[in-house]
Amino acid sequence: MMTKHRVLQVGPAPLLVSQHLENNYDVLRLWEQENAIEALKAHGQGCVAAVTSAKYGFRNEWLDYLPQLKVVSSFGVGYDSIDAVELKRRGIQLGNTPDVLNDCVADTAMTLLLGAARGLVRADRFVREGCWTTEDFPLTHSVSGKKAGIVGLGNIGQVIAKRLSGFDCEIRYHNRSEKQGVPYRYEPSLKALAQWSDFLIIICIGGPSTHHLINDEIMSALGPKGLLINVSRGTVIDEVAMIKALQEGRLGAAALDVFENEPYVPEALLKMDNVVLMPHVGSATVETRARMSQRVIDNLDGFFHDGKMLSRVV
Ligand code: 8YV
Repeated sequence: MMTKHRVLQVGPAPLLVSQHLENNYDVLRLWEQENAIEALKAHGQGCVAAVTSAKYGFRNEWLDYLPQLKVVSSFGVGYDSIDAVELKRRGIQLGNTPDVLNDCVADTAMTLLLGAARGLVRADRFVREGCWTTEDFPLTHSVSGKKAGIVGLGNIGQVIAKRLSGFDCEIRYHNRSEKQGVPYRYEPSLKALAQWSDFLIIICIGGPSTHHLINDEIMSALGPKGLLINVSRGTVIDEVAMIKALQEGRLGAAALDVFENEPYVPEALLKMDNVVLMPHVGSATVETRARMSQRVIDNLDGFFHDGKMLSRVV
């Protein structure tokens, strides 16, 4: 019998992934260890691969105890919690799960947009609390035909744009550079895009390059009637500035799936009626999570099969 390759599992994973690991690899479950560094000192030597996620990330300090590490397979498309540059420098491949979640995250963006614009959460509460029998629900705002600005017209951004086109929205986008071959107008100035937009949808990458990209100036430009939607990373928005802008009425509303310090959401946001909150569930459907799980497995197995991962970042 062939000896199983040792795999470092950083955090809990969906059943499909953890069962596959269990059945095919010699798994070191890092999150169950009392002391991660001591466990790595004792058992890290033989680890050729690691499995993690956007949520659990990967710490550079572990690398000193993983001299044989060749591959990291991560669950999720975003990898801002993993130092891809350092992995590359050490000749370690990194795999993620792009594309299989595009539709789902775009659906989440639309859920937040429609839900916030039409007051879904407030309306539901209104009916449940019996208010309908004594008063009329206040008017909300239309989505169809409005101006939508997309920050980050990547693969998910383009699916969101397709969805918005179905609502006859006018679409413009901001990226670091103009994208060739897309039918939407590029806006080189983020502030100008915010000024023009009724809704500003954030779906760019996280990490240092986009940290607090959405600052006080951008939110004021979006304005008192503007709706800010975030399905990327909490770090892209200056949360303190956003709370202030919402409180002062300089920003109309926000619909958020991600936060700066997850799973902790600032108390002030919990109290606001013009804010819709979701617990980072952009890709969290049974169908999408199954496809993401399969990609994590395929990336890992692909590496052991012929050295090639299906979706390789570095
Ligand atoms: C998941 C995500 O919540 O794909 C991403 O980048 O943020 C989400 O799909 C995440 O992967 C869970 O760790």
